[in-house]
Amino acid sequence: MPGVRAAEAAADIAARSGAATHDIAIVLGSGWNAAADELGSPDFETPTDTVPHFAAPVVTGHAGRLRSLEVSGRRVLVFLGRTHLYEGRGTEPVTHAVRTAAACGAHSVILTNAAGSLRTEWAPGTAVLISDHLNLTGDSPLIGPQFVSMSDAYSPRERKIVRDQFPAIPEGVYAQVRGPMYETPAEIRMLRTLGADLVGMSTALETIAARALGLEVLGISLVTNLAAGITGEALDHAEVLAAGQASASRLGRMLTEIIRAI
Ligand code: 8IG
Repeated sequence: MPGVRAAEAAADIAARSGAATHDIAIVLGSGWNAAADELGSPDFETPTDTVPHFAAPVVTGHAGRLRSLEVSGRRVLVFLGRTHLYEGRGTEPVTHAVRTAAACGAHSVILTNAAGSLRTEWAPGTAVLISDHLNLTGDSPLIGPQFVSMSDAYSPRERKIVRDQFPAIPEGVYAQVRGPMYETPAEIRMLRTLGADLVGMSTALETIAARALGLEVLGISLVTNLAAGITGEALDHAEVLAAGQASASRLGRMLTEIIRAI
């Protein structure tokens, strides 16, 4: 059960959008906002913080808007921007969007993010399918004895569909850290040893909440930088947004194709 707060948000979205249910939800992280317009023009759009229990995002590049539109014959709920654990409000606001998506009737959520790459062959601008994650936040959105299976957290069925459509897309393991600071070079060596291919500050906690509600999850990272210590250059949030802008129309077309197929 998504819970009372998610039910209140879903009722508000249904009433104001006129769409009684939604089929698929997409969370667009930093760098992915520009891709939203490629999905088409929304039938309904509102600042996310006008929907019950959503907090205004604090990060630059996160527009904090919610859209409802039809893409490839599916009714899609699009969250432009998300709440992060490093904002210090705990996991509840971090996972409110996926719980709201479930309450709106979605069977699937596409979680996108910008990430640092631990693989030199994945240059900025590369889209990577998330095959699995490492939740290194030390936290969980689940409270009580909810022993949810996290085998196949990232839908094998949907990943196969994406690979069939985009055979060149690489797959990798995404490590979620709390942030907001980037890693030290030593931490990146640690993450590589742990089996991470990508590092970022979102997604894993949302995936956990989504799986607990029975949603299928597809995760896609946009590589915007090589992780600390790989190039020797300092990391910069502006390059994240620039990489997204440069890739926007390509990513938007890709999402449209994926929504058609899943
Ligand atoms: I974009 O290199 C992006 N987000 N932790 N490390 C972490 N988060 C990120 C990074 C990165 N790049």
